[in-house]
Amino acid sequence: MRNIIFATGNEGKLREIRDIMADAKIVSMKEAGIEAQIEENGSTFEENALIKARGVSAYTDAIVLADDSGLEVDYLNKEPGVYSARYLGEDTSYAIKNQAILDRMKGVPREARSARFVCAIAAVLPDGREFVVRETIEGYIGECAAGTKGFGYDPIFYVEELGCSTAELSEEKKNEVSHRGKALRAMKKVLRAHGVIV
Ligand code: ITT
Repeated sequence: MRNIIFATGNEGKLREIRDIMADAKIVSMKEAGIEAQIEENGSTFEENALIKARGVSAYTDAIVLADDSGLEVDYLNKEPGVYSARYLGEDTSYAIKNQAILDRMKGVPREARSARFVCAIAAVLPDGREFVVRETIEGYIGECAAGTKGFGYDPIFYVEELGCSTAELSEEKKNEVSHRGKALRAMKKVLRAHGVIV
């Protein structure tokens, strides 16, 4: 299979992506020597994923994939949403971001704590073709943080059927059920259907 450049600077995403796409050679932007600063100014996950993939595609003739993802909390009008990485500032730790969300949800009953992770994956091919898929995982914001695996908002995002936060899941289990796992598998299907990968 040809090299695929994954347009992300997020190591947590990259780890999961490599595991899910184990049959492909995934090259990070860093490894490809691409230092693009791309402004994510879209208003949807799909738009931002495409903006990132197009931005990096301009530097290479390899297939480029990009992930735009985030947490939507229904009680907070779907915040932080597309601003998940920028919520309270890009350099603010996730311990602080997660605690801020827990504080805003204090006293909110379980039935009003619904939330989801969303992941859009975009592909931009050297011949100009573009594809986008979007997947979610439904869950809720717990009363407190739990778990040390995963990254970002994982410690406060709980999945009812699994009885734990996504930071308590093994990488393998998270990839099986997550927004990113589902979106990457959907993208693989699309690329196969179009003869881009075998
Ligand atoms: P790139 O744009 O370089 O890929 P980023 O971290 O800026 O990296 P996004 O703009 O897509 O990525 O922001 C997504 C944020 O949403 C991410 O930083 C996490 O805070 C959160 N997020 C996405 N997927 C997640 C997951 O599986 N578990 C926990 N948090 C997640």
